[in-house]
Amino acid sequence: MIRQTKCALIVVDLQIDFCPGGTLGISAGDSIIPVINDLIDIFHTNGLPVIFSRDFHPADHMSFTDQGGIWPTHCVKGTKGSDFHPLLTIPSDARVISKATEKNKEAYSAFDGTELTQILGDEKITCIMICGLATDYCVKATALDGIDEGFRVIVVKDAVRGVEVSEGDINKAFDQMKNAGVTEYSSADVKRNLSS
Ligand code: VGL
Ligand code: ZN
Repeated sequence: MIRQTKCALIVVDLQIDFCPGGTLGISAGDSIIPVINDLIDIFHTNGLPVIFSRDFHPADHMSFTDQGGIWPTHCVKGTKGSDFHPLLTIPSDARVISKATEKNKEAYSAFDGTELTQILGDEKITCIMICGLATDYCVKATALDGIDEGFRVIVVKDAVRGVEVSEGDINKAFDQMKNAGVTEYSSADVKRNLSS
């Protein structure tokens, strides 16, 4: 029997507040957008699902400094900063997943408290390719949960950027993902894989 691999692309939190100029702007966070737009195009052309997660907080979310949390106010539902970056190409049939929508709960992973597992199951997805922001928070948490949920997980290393609150956090995140069984691909590897 030939086992079929079917991949979905998960674009994590490519929102205005996480890009330079945003309230939690990640250095060069917007520089990965052309790479991601290419990936979106390839998946779309191949009829494979593209899923966009977004950090979508209430104005008084517990992660914000004024609530005793560690982050500046960011990605508040209904504000411009929570919008996807305008240069990101979002297909009309794309799925959008909102996370960390509850005041008293942090949720870095796109699986946490969302319908993501169900969407992937409905589409018979066995493999997820992850790109977006931030390597050391939501990308990492999503990748690790993906492994726990039984998916083959690939992180696209030239299509992610990290916050790096402390020096070395990004490298640590890559190590942690690798140790958990996450595979690293370049966007060129993805293209080679999906066009063969
Ligand atoms: C994220 C910090 C706070 C992320 C979300 O999307 O990686 N990071 N909230
Ligand atoms: Zn957040």
